[in-house]
Amino acid sequence: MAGKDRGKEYLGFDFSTQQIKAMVVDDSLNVVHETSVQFDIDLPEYRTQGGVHMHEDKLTVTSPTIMWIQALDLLLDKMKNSGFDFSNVAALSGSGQQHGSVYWKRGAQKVLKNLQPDKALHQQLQGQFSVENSPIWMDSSTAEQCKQLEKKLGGPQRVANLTGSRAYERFTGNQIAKIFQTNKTAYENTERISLVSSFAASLFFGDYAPIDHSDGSGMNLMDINTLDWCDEALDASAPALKEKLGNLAPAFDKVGHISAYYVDRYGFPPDCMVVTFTGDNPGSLAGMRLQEGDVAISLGTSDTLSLWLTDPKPALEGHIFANPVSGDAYMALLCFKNGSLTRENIRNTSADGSWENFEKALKSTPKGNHGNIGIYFDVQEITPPAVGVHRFNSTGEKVASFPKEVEVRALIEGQFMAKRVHAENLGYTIGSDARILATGGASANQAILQVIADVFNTPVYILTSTVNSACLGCAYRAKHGLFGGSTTPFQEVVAMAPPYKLAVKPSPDADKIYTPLTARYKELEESISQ
Ligand code: 5FX
Repeated sequence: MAGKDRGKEYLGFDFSTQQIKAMVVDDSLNVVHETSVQFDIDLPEYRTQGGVHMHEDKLTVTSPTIMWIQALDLLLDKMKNSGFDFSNVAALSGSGQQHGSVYWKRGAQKVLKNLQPDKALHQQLQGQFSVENSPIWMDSSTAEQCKQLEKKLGGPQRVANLTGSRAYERFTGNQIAKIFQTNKTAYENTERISLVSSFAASLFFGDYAPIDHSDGSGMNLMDINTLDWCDEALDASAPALKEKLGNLAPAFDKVGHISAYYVDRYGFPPDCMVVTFTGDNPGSLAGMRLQEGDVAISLGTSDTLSLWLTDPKPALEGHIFANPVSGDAYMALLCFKNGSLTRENIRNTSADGSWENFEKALKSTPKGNHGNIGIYFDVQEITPPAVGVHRFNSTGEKVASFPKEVEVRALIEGQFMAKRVHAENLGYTIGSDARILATGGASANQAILQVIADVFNTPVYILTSTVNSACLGCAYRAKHGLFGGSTTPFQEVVAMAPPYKLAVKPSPDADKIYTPLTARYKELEESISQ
């Protein structure tokens, strides 16, 4: 169907570490188009690995800012060449890898406001950045600045209470402090500092777009209680920072109409609305259509857990972010480093390398594993800070090994009791209408899902279309923002999206077994944490 006949469409972008991606949904929220550009493959001249440059100190990790812009040129050209008709796009939004920062040079705003449609973006914006290589979330070179922030603000818990997280090396405020301390000239020459998300929004808007509250929560600079900049944190990080950061905005606010550049060059309608961009984890929350009481568990190389919270309790672990689809709520993000690689190790040592045998082992052992509990941190864990393999029998004594089937169950029960403990530490309580939404590789394993349902005493659902939930979430958010993000509930806008599939229900005796066992797990985990 051509032009006007197709009805309204919504475009979502994801500027992630290794690629940028675009996804288009129609008015009924069916995905009608997807395109991506891989930095390593499609732009080999930048010589990135996995989209990044790891520096010699192995702590500093950056990506060339201009590469992201050239990738956008390529992506839009690819869409145009495939015959995609931009004239139906009523609104667009997007997400970016969290914490990464972009440093626009003095005078860049003028260039951004005067983009010429006969030239590619990267030709016009070359040389417009005071720091040419953007620090990204994989950077861990700011230990010193983190110490300084926690000292100036009165300790890690106070930083968490104010900004939602204790000081983290990848968080933007500490990255900015490092740039100010090590490269004052570049800092002085900076007109605006954007996050990757607000930088991408600025490219479409043709002027500086605001940082949104959700991605802004990943900076150690925003007060998560007032959703405004935290003056104490700004002053502790770098001088005159507020004017370089600009205003904050809810992620569901409109930024404004798309720049004329895209109308002339690609055929977007002049009234195509740019809706505020956000971070990739908040974007995923939207893509999964998380609601109050829900827990999203993504099972990958690392496992992550996202929660919808109304009464968050910032802690020394995990992160509290403003909620990207509701002004009255928060979300929490927890990262667990020992995820699928640890499951594969135990599959290899205790189930002959076969998932089928792994499932059999789980099914042949009782819920609660006769009181045996295992903690398997092959590599240094983030949540909690601990490492090593620890096995305890039913009386709490340390033991050197378990029989193979007990080992398999101890691993899976341990991994999910840990998730419940740390979710509850951040203020989550399991409600009677709670749901767990599982995604990622291991969500195809029914026996693992049964353990999750039992540990949380909550039904587990799986999503059918979660190839890139952040990108999809931003296409949804584009529609939500266009129809008055603050007045229309997000859930109303996404009600017509394809439904979840109920995978497993908790067993009737689950709560009786796992509530006390999880309390025991918590004590044991505390006993081995650093
Ligand atoms: C979250 O805090 C992270 O650092 C990562 O998940 C990045 O957002 C990945 F893009």
